[in-house]
Amino acid sequence: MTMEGRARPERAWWKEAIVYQIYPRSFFDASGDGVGDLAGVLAKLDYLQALGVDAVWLSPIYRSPGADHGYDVSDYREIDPQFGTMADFERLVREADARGIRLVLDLVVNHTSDEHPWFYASRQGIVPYRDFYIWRTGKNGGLPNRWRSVFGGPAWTYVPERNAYYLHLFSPKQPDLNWDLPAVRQEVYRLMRFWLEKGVAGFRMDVINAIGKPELDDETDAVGFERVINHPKAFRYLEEMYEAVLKGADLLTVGETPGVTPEHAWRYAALGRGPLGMIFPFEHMTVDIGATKWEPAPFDVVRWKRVLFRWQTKLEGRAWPALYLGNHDQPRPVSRFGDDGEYRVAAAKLLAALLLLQKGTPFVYQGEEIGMTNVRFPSIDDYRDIETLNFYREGRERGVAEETLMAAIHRMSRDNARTPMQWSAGKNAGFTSGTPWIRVNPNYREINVEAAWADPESVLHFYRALIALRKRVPALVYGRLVPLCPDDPAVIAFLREDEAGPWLVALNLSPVPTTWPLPRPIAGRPMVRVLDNRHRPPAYWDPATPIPVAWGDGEAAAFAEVGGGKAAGGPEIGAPGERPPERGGHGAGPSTFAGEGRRETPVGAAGPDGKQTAADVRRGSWEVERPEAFRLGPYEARVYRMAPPGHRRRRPGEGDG
Ligand code: TEU
Repeated sequence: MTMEGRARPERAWWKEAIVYQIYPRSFFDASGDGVGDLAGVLAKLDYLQALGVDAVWLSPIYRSPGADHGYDVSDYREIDPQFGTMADFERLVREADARGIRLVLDLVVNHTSDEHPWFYASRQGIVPYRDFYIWRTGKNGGLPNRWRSVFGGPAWTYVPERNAYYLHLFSPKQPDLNWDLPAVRQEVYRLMRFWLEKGVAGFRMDVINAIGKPELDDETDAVGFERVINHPKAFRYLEEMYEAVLKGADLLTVGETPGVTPEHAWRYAALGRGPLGMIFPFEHMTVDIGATKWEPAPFDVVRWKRVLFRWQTKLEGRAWPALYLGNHDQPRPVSRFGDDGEYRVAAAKLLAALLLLQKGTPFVYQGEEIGMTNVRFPSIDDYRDIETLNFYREGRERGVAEETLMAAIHRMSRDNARTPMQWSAGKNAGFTSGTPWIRVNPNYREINVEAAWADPESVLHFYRALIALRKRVPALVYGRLVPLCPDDPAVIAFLREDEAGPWLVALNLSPVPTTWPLPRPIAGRPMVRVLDNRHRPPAYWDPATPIPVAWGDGEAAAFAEVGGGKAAGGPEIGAPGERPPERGGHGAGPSTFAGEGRRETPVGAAGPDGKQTAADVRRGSWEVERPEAFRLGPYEARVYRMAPPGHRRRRPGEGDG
């Protein structure tokens, strides 16, 4: 279906991409001032290339007073000096491009900083900025309405010069822009073009479903944000943005849209029509919270699965999913959905499989690839996030006990995701030679990139194997997802299938072993295990490492897919055991599906005892299994390739070609 000039081809780079989110303040500090910067990202590009990243989403890097750590922009066309200069940015675009990595910026245009020149002019009533923001006179000597800010307190602040209040769905230092004013929208389109001309490959759009405001004479005592989202105007303005900036530009665009349903996704990100390429759902991020994010609710695997799979099945053929389990606003996934104690490594690998093998574009948040955990700083003085500090202050004012507040903060604070990236066991986890802007998680001596790189069985190499597998197997990108065992209290399992046959993913999201009886029709079908989180993963990032196939009864069968992957002519990048790659590494060729134009060649059989050894694994030869059930250990994850449907049982001696 096309609508005038809106047809989009089925395949797109951003559907096949692995996106890595960087929170620049906490990624790597090259200048030694304790705050991460663009030179720090530059220094880690080879690491990201070796991980298999295709695009980097940078959280805001624009000039900002930092009230909400960059999500309060005071100049959209300037790099904040803490992060570097425009020249640093342009160099980063070039160097990333040389490694096949594209840069995606954070577009924060629902609101600006109150220190943006537009707002200064608006406060003074200077035209045309007078109406760039949302001003209302008070009612009965009070606020225009009873809306509350997401960060606590009223959503309105009074300005004597205007004898009026301005709306801020977030902090008073983040006044909402008035998108009803065409001049505001044109300003936004101009600044988007400014960055696209600098080689930016797309935008993550901050709270973009809040830009269309309804009538404000709403008497509801509510979080204002919840009262404005998904207004018809939001869709209209995004359509206009599409026509004005995005159409035909082959960009990655993903809207951050709290409070949406799959049906909203059909409209915001309709396949082939847009206006956006994807949206971030939030429903799967609410299954373990009560009325507010600070009130816990029991985490229920069945409920979580239902939400994940409803989105997968409802978006099939209608919209392209954006996948994430963590980001700079959410607690660390292994602590929240897994286990950050005894089973941390297994659980982090399992969550990696869940993130990277569902249908959609995966967004990996910095540190997830090494299984970084939540932090439990003892004092509120160690925290920096405005939302967390406001929650604590308001709680104390209401007489809530310190330990109650700190327990909630340990569980859900955004700072859990914002502690510095853990590069080594050295000082400050190798993040900075200065004093970090926020303390490092004390577990950095155990959990860090250097240690993970040296350990072939680390979470990091499991991510690399999964990412490489996804790049080499079309079914793991475009294949339909078929949910299995919806009611199993521990096992999350699904098929990914395309014309080349199904893949089976089975995950035991619990600390106790469990037996999962395979449902008909997959029970007893020939399948071969391609990856699990119990063994050292095959080096699928190396195209010479075969991916097993499951047909050919009774024989250990492995067929290789060759081609693509390795940097053209470059040495193998980042074999386990070596030091993590540092700057000055090798550019990666453009990534299309490795093995396109592939040919099949048989390799090695099972070991003398028929049991598979790590060596066999590396050589990619696994036993063909016909399981009726899986006995899965704590947080065990397995990925199987199944024989294609209609696979006919081969009679002994029938052609082995
Ligand atoms: O987040 C919007 C949003 O969903 C968050 O406010 C979320 O509800 C909250 O953080 C959960 O704890 C975006 C940005 O991702 C966030 O960092 C900004 O603070 C916010 O918008 C305002 O720009």
